[in-house]
Amino acid sequence: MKKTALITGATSGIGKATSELFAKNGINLVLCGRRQERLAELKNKWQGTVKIHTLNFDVRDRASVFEAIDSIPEDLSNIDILINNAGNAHGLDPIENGNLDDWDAMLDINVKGLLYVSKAILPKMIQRKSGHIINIGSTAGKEVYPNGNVYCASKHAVDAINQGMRIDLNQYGIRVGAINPGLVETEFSEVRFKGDANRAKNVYKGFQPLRPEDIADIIFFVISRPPHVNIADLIVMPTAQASSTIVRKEL
Ligand code: NDP
Ligand code: 8X3
Repeated sequence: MKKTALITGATSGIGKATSELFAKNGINLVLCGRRQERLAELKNKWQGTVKIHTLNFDVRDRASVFEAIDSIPEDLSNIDILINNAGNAHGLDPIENGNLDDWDAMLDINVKGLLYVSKAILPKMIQRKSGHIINIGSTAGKEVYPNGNVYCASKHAVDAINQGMRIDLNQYGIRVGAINPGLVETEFSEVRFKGDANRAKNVYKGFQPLRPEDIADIIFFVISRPPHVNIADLIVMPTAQASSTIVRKEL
């Protein structure tokens, strides 16, 4: 039987690339995001290939998360694969200059949003004693870099939640693992720099960053392992990157 995946943050970057790769591989989809027009485009493109349903909600809004997930049509309501991907950085400032709204956004979206979505999906996975959860962390969840403070804290929290989920859900046979990318060229830096496209472009200048499709390939590899194999925690960087602060630029 065909599997069904729910992907948060499907409207852009890693989530969009993963949605399209899953569709190409016959995985039915529940795609989530706030930008309805992008969800509609994805639905139009792939609805002849797989079953697809879209959910338009903000992961920060606890009631909307549960309402949206409750509203999934019966034939897609057994989620086999959850990709907890929605998230972003907001700002890149020393801690003493940090913007409180940016801090709230990162903790509310990257940490609490991931928890709300997981909480809404888990009962059926537990009932069926099967499921696979992939948490998209970051190298920022493995090390802290200058001015990364709260974003790094949010991704360190994802690292801890990933470990906690794996421990607690072990008794139900649910697979849990994280993928922690380094620099991937998406809309991430545009969001971080509040729409400043030039500043965002500069982040990826002079070297070959990862493409969202590179991460989608890895996610597909992880979810297509046989049932006894769980890739628990994976770090992937561009070849030019050695750590958050060491990037060889020569292009
Ligand atoms: P993008 O900005 O391209 O995509 C972010 C996605 O998250 C969008 O689909 C956006 O959808 C969704 N999203 C953001 N805020 C919310 C919200 N409040 N409610 C619902 N959905 C939301 O960035 P990436 O693809 O790069 O980011 C995906 C994940 O990868 C994030 O968790 C990020 O932290 C992580 N990551 C990214 C790296 C990078 O270098 N790019 C490296 C390591 C990790 P919409 O706006 O439509 O709601
Ligand atoms: C995204 C990678 O280095 O910009 O999580 O924090 S980084």
